Amino acid sequence: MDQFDRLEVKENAERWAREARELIVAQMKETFSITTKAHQHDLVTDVDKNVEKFFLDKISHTYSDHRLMGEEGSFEEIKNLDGVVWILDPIDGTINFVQQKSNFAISIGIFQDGVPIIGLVYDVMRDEMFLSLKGEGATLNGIKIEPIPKVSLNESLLSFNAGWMLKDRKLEWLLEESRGIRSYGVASLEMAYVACGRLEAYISFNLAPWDMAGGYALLQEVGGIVTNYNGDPLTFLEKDTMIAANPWVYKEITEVLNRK
Ligand code: 2AM
Ligand code: CA
Ligand code: CA
Ligand code: CA
Repeated sequence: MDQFDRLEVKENAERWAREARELIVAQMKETFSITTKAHQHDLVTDVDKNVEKFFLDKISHTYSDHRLMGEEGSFEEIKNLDGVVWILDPIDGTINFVQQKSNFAISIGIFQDGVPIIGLVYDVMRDEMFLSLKGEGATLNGIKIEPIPKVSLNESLLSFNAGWMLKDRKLEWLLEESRGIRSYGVASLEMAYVACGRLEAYISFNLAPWDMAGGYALLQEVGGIVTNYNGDPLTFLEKDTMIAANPWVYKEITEVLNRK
């Protein structure tokens, strides 16, 4: 595999995400169609599809040897992470997009032979750009994000939704032992919040590679820990559970969850 120009790819990813923002904001002012996917918790709109198509065109035109694994259709052929793969969620937090017109993100993780090289999570309405480059650290709107500091569980804010509490009632213990629980409904951004210290951990029981890839790359650069709920590494080829956390808080969380 040839080396690719990581800096150039990162700059293009950022530029295209900002261009996609214009597309999204313009389409938000018009009526767009909303369709349910598997169930009423999973929506897709024309805007999700248009943003993915926008990236597919840009990537295939500029980097013909890169592959795209996108939520809205361009994922079928990706069975391995050989070479350079862009893992894209064109709109992460579609329910927020539809119902709140805010609190959604564009998420991109660019992997080379399975290794996360570039991470991008863009909060479109707040115009907050989280970016990372392997070995070079992570930034929020161009300002360096410091390595994750030591924090204890009793001063931590955690994020997971009520549905997951029903899947594992031990999560109730975290409610008592942390400072509080939040639930934002946009996985990539919640991982970015762990990276910059707005949250200490984010837990989910059902995420796809495109929900996790951008935030995962960011967290690698600031010392965050990301595993599935069993503590195993993620493969980025299939759906999985996830704990993304401050490393000290991760340890305390697993101690609580392993209690009898
Ligand atoms: P999405 O908005 O791109 O579908 C919501 O809790 C978070 O989980 C969002 O990041 C959402 O991504 C993601 N998610 C993954 N699978 C989902 C599903 N089946 N239904 C709803 N949200 C899902
Ligand atoms: Ca979805
Ligand atoms: Ca998503
Ligand atoms: Ca999505």
